[in-house]
Parts: sequence; C-alpha cells; structure tokens
Amino acid sequence: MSFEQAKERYAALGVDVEAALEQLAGKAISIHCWQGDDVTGFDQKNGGAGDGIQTTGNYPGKARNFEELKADFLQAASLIPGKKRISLHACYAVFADGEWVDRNMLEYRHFIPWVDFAKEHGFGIDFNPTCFSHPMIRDGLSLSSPDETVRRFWIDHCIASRRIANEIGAQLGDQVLNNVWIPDGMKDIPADRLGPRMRLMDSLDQIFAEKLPNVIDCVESKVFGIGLESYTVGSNEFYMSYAATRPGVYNLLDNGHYHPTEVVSDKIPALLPFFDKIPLHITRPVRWDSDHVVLFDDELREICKEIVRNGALDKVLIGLDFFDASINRIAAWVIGARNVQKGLLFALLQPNEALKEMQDAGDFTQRLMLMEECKTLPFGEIWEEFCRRENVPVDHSWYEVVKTYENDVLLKRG
Ligand code: RNT
Ligand code: ZN
Repeated sequence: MSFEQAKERYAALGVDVEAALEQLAGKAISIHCWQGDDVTGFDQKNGGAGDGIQTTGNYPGKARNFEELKADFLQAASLIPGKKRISLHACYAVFADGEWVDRNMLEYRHFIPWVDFAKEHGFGIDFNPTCFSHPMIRDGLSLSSPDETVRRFWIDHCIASRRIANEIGAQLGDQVLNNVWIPDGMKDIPADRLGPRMRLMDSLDQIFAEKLPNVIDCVESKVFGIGLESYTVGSNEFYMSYAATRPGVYNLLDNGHYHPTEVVSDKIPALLPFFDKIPLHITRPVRWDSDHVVLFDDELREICKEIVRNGALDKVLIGLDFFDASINRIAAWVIGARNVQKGLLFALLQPNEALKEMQDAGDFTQRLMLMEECKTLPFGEIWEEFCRRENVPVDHSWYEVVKTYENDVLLKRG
C-alpha cells in the first residue's frame, strides 16, 4: 500500500493525515543527554549514578567527555525525526582545562559549549539541577536535610541552575524548563515525616523566589528509590500541592514514579483543568522505576492520546528519561525517541472527535469497536512518510548506521 492509499483509509474516517504530519513536525521532544553516559556527568571524579538513581549494564563505548557525548547525541538525533531539544543536567557542565567549580558555584559560562552546539543544530535546551551523585548528599538527603550547610549547598545549586537556565533561554530566545528532582528519602521507617517536608518547602520557596523570565519551573515527585524504600520526601501529594499553590511552578509527571497500576495517561487530563503546562518524563518502568527504553506500547499510546485529543500539544512538555547501559546507548536513544514520535503520530491519526461523540451519546459499543479497528489501520505507511519528509531512515535501516558508528567510533574508546 502506498502513502496515498493509506491517507485515503484515514480520510474515510475523517482523519486529516496532512494536518497530523504537520502537527507532529512542529512538536519538540526533549531528549535527555544522560542516556549517552549512564547518568555519569563530567563534574565528579568518581562520577556515576548514585543516591536513588541506578544504571545497570556495561555495554562498551559510553561517552566519557563532552566531545564524545556531543558526537553520540548528534548521531542519535540524525536518526530521530521531528524537532528536538537537549535535556541537560547540571553535572554536564563543561569546564575549561584545569578549571573546576562545585555545583553551588556553577555559572552560565560552563554551559556555553552546549548552547553553541544547540544553536549550530537548531536544538532547544532544557535544564535540570543535579542533586545526586555528590558527596554533599548526606544521609540520603539534599534540599530536605536537617544539616543547614547541606541544605544551603543544594539551595544554592538550584538557584545557580535556574539562573543558568534563564541565560540559556535568553541566548536561544526560548523558554527553558528547569526541573527539580531530588532523591531525598529513607530506607527505613521515619520518626519524622513532616520535618523534612517542611524543610523542602522552605528550600523550594527560596529557590523559586527570584523571578526569571526565561525559565519554566517544575518539580518531579517519586514514590520510592532503591535503598530509599520507606519514605520519599518529595512525594506526589507534596509536589502536587506545592505546584498548585505556587503560581509558575509546575508538576512534572514521570511515568516511572507511581504505583504500578497508576497511569500517567489519566493524570494528564486530571491536571489539565488546573495547569497550563504539564512537563513529562516519558520512561518505561519494569516492576519499579527501572528507566527501561520506551516502547511503542499501550500506555505510551494512551499518554499520547490524552495529549492530542485534549488539544494539549502546546501544554504538555515532552521529555524523555530512560537509561539502559546494557545495550548500544545510541540505539537506546533512537528506539525510545522514535517510539515517542510514533505514539504521537498514532494519537494524531485517531478519529478522536468521532470517538468522543460516541462516548457522549452513550454508544460504548461503537466506541470500543472503532478504537479496536483503528489499531490495524495502515499506520506504518504514514510513519514512513513522516520519516521520509524528515530525512531520517524510514525503517530498521537506521540500525546499520548505528552499527557502523559503533565499529568506527564506540568500540575504539576502550
Ligand atoms: C529519577 C528521576 C530523574 C532522573 C534524571 C536523571 O528517578 O526520574 O528525573 O532520572 O533527573
Ligand atoms: Zn524523571
């Protein structure tokens, strides 16, 4: 079947394929830089994930510095259709030879090389303070620490991060999402659950006090982390309430951060009546917040449907958050990011208006019938056309490109 024929099949259901392709091409996906080096970053001698974050696997060829990470990111980006942003973490600061400053002293200049890279390739940028993998995490706590020196350090780091994000925004003429996630929690039953939350609230109020025009602020909750099973300071209820009571601060939803039968697809339309922005971390939790590579699966499609059919493409800021060190890291990026694009396209190609009308008319039989029939429409033809128009490989042939790069570049890294 040709693209034109596939288009006809969708048109018969009232779906405008050209409009869908146009909408998809205009929607940016924020691609996390940390898939390229297992969340290691450049600023710690014994860098690497820790304190509530875990990467597993030892596939060869991980990026060891800015130049390598940049090259790998570009290789992945060349195989992913659509508009792209780079989601940076503060630990990816680029220091000049011999220079180093701690995280509370970071400045915009440490990120100029990333901004140059983004400008050169037309990428946007988003930012994240890095409140983990650092000796100032004490007893598993950062912004909620009872130790005022520790808490001050992390407040200052988050303030520095917001200022950096603001300047990146100024340089790119854009709004930069600055996402605060902290690992703070406890392995065993707390004697005080309120105190850390009161301190976290105070820390956040200090962090967000300064008005910065180019920053979109958000906070990311979590249910638990490995080694922090009994208590998470920044829980869903805490941050949801925080965001709801602080104008300009949004609640980021990471679909690995809820109990296994809770779904982010249903949380999006629960927040839309109250927030004009909903940032997302799209990931794939397997039994826990394992951050597996995102699949083109039911929940991804359901998340995308909620974004599209509620007219929320401009309100939902899509970011990725997965890190698998057991497979080729560039392929991981490409698979996950292409799947998110596929999910959005799939959602854009549903007869959403017709389905809504059936629901409102109480015709649940027809609603179910049509939803199921739509699953086997010639989606692949439209996806391939999108890739063709975006000048990226339309099918699995992208893997050859990654394999060649692996042989020529990654395996030579030792
Ligand atoms: C951790 C959070 C957080 C991190 C990144 C690296 O559970 O999901 O978003 O994955 O900041
Ligand atoms: Zn996340």
